[in-house]
Amino acid sequence: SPLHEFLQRLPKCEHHMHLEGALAPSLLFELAQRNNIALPKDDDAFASPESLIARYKRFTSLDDFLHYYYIGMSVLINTSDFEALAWSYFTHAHRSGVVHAELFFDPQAHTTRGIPYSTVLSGFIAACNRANHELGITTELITCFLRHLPIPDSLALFEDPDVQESYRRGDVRGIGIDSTEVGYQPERFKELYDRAKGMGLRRTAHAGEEGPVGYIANALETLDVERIDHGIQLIDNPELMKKVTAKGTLLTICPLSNVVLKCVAGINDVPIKRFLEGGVRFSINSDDPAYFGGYILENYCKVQEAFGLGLREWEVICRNGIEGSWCEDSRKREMF
Ligand code: ES4
Ligand code: ZN
Repeated sequence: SPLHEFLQRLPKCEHHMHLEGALAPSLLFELAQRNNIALPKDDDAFASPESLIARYKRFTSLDDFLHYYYIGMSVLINTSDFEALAWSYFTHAHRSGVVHAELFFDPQAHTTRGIPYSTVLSGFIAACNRANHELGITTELITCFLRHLPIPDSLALFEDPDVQESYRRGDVRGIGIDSTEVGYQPERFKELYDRAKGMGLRRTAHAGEEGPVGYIANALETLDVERIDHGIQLIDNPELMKKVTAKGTLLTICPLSNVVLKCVAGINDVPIKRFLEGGVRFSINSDDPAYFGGYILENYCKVQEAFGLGLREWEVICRNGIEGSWCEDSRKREMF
């Protein structure tokens, strides 16, 4: 594409990227061998990295993907594994033209396997520091809580002294919720979000990905979130869309993810044009790049192919991305 170079050079902020979702099949198999982790023998997809990649092209839903996502991350054991994973993301992000990255991780997906929070966090922090020094990428970390687990588990993890210390030190900037959506309403996490707000933490929530637009309204009202992750179902409620526009809430959209997980019929059904026309703020993100066939630049390129946006529209998207970031204002000014 002739605009490929232009899109690569845009100062991109990534707001919706699950570090565990950057685990490429090659690294997955390497770590499984090194850490002596048995992969499922009753699923041919795990025969080789190639067969796993082939299986990733046939996801049928969010839950079908999550099944592979949780098995995949079971190979992550040591601090060095988490560091290698995050570093692999940063090398790709740098090539994509990312200047600032706010990254999700799922502590409960590791602590429930007996991996301490401190092991996970120290590996990620080491990679973030290296990305800052060697690539000039600034970073923030966001702990996501798993919707399919009981609420008391989320509250217990949030109050864990190591987790609390990471918030107080500023190693982790905010919280989110992710994993299975339908049947797990955002309002169930009100207590968690109230506590987070009380501590001055930033707040976002996955909503309106597979689930109905009501979940978006629910997250905005009961959780007082500053961003909505995905939020594509917002087009089903023009009233709420006006509210979101007036508030300036940023949606973190993941076009490739929506296509691969069948949340939309095709890239043309991601409501990019309607959000631009309606004045809804959004950023474009990669979600789980190792699973969905592309990093952030591939998402920008797919959007350009489908919608043929102009210079001014890309400028609006990148400006909103910078403004909607959770970094210092001084850093924002550098990025403009
Ligand atoms: C996720 Cl695409 C998506 N949706 C919800 N939860 C997730 N966790 C990782 N990727
Ligand atoms: Zn996500």
